[in-house]
Amino acid sequence: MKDDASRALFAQSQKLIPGGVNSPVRAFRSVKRPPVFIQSADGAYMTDVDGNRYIDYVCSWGPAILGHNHPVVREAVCAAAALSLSFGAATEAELTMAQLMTGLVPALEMVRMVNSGTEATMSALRVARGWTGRDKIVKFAGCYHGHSDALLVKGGSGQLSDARPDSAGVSAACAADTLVAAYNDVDGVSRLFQRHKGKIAAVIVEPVAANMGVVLPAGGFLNGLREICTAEGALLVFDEVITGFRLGLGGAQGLFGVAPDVSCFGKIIGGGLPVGAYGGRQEIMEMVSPSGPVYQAGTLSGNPVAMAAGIAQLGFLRDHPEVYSQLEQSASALFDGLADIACRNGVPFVVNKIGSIGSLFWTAEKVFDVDSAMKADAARYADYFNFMLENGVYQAPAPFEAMFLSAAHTHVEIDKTLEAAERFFQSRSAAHS
Ligand code: HOZ
Repeated sequence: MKDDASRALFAQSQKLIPGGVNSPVRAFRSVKRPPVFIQSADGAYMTDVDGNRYIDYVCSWGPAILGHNHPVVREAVCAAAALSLSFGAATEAELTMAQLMTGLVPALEMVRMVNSGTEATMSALRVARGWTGRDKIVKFAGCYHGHSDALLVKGGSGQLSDARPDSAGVSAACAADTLVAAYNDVDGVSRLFQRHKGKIAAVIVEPVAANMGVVLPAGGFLNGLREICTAEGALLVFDEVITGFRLGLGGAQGLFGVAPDVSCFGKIIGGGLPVGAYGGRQEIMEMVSPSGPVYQAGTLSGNPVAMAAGIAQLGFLRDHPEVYSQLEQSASALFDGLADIACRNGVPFVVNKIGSIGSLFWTAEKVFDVDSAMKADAARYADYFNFMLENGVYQAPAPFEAMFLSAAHTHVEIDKTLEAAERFFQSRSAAHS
């Protein structure tokens, strides 16, 4: 595979950008090769600066649910851009977005737009603290909620591939109010509430974890959290930045039938532009300034071009709900196919999947939390990643991330991917026999 142009850009970038990238996982460190630099993308494909074309299973880490460069989204962006790019003032588009989101997610009575998932989760927790008058929060090891100080404790995503689950630069004071439980362990959460009686403001959780690889909530986990939070007067915060509008129009909360007090969104609602949002019951959201005492603001919040992209994408999904069953069929064909190939080649392999996301773990044991995820063989993932990249398939360049499908992935792309995977597993099992 030719990659001279990517290598040259990376060499220059490393001199001016930390690690040569603007988000750690993009540096490809855990797959032990320099990153490819992307030039363009269309449908299910991305093309790099050396002209290599890949079937893309990252989909911008989730936003591109309809496929890259979808005409409905692109045309909405161009039309909004023609009216100018930012006003720093109220617009009708923000109201339309709020109507769309609250109309689709029952637990969302009011919503505030921000610029990223990080801002959404950080602000949601501030609201929870303001509402309850309490300081402590509970998060789960291996869940990633963006990079605000209090949430960079036992995090997932790039923190796991760096093998540094806690970040330097977070003061002890900021981390002191963050309590950590094991994912899928309701009893552990109960114990924290007993130990810190009347002090916990919120439990924040990815209702389907997707930053330690994809890890599904065990039966009773989300309901258990709901019951504990209600009984203890704490808020349940769902981080649906990845799952929102991906697992269905009602997100994970719709799928599992558990209503959080506050929900956080991002990715899909921006249609590929930088957008986040948090919202919930009206009485809680009325805490937010200028209605209430919890301050949160932003020059680019509700940006008209970003709203146009999000409204176009969400509107399309609302009007074409059949997209979700199509996505699920494609994802089943892909993930079941991969599991079958690994099994036939005698490779210990776990596939966790739900809707149109999934992850591959080179381990024989069930993956249900971060400790079981970390037992997976990262070196074998790196080997697989490199083989697939060289064969035209782009996947998450780190082992503990999700794979994403889009509506543009058809059986043509899935079949090509499975053919490449078959060659990989056969070559490796031949090498080992
Ligand atoms: N935090 C993202 C993965 N869960 C990566 C974001 C990016 O590199 O764009």
